[in-house]
Amino acid sequence: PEVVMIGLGYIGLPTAALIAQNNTYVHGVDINPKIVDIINAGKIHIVEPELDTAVAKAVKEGYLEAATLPVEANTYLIVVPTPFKDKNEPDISFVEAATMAILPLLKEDDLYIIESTSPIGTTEKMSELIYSKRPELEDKINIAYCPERVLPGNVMYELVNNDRVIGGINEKSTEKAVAFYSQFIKGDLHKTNARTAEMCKLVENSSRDVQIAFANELSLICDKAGINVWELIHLANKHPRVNILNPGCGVGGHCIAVDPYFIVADYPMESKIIGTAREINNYKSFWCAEKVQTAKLQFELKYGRKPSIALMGLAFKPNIDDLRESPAKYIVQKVLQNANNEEYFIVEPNISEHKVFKLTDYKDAVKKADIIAFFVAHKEFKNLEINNEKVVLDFCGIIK
Ligand code: SAJ
Repeated sequence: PEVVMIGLGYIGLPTAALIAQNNTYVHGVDINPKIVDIINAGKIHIVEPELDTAVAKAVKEGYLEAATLPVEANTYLIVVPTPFKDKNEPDISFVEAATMAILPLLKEDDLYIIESTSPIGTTEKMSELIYSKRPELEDKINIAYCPERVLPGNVMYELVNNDRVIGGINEKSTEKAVAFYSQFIKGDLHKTNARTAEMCKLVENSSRDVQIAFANELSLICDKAGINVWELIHLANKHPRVNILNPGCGVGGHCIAVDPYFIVADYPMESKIIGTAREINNYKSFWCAEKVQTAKLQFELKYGRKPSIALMGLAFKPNIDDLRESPAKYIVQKVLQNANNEEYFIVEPNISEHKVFKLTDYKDAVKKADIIAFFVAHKEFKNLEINNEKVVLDFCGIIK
């Protein structure tokens, strides 16, 4: 193979399929043998539009194969997770393990690229690791960082069309990496150094987190002030230089709710806004759970009976089936912890079953419940007929 791709997850597999589409031989590596078997059968283990056909074709034509161990190639891409150790400490041990796995295979002129979201300095650290074990390769191989920036649900389009930021540990490495990506990517390829490219990825997601925190803060203020925050934002955004995002039930997913901590962990004294934004967005989920609790008690006081409650949405954002780091799921768990013999209808139209929650059809739930709490603005929830007597808690701006 020409390319070894380490990590066949949400980013690695689509990228491998894209490279293979270009008639380049890709050897994909994953530590999970089940994933390897699924891919070698021409199937996929994640939900992503158009990925199934791309993988099926690449495997059938022999351009993509998967295995649990790497083989010799010219280009090595590291696309493994970088989770947290304890609470907010980034863990680069998977990047390290992937680097160690390919270390014996590296030869002069090879290209080694990290795509995984990484704390600042990781690429330099990995180059030091490589050179300490293989000193003869010092300055003889090319090492670069190039973060992905695709949006789940639109990965196959964005992989090709988004601009990319590419930062080598030296100019030759940057040039080599640019030449590599230019074979598959239509977006512009912007050159920089490795540290800036690492920071750029963290900053993109932190910027979005901070902007959502601003919207969420407004929603808390407006709730106290008796102002409709959605109308307020709509009007403020009529200003030519104002563009406020949408408040919601918190920020989830494995990127925006995570990456800012990579900056805060290393620069705690300097990253005040970034850290506070995380706190506000986390607090917003807690606040939503409290609001449901209050509505429940008020209903009981008013009607002298326990309400039935519809909890609408579990996914981390609209119209997807991904529940990872989902604020809606957190709120539902919190609400259920406070349950006191009320009847609950838990709704998530994008999944058919859940191992913990018993799911209810969204129309049934809306019909039967006394209190309806909307956490995620799924398309199914738009334009629902809701009886005037029901208590509606709209945390995602779905009710017009
Ligand atoms: N959200 C709001 N209000 C908004 C927008 C989003 O509350 O106005 C919430 C969503 O409901 C969700 C969270 O924020 O819980 C994140 O959703 P998202 O759609 O903003 O982003 P992700 O996590 O799906 O993907 C992001 C993207 N980054 C940016 O837009 C800067 C994507 O381009 C990255 O590639 C991806 O993170 C990643 O992998 O890092």
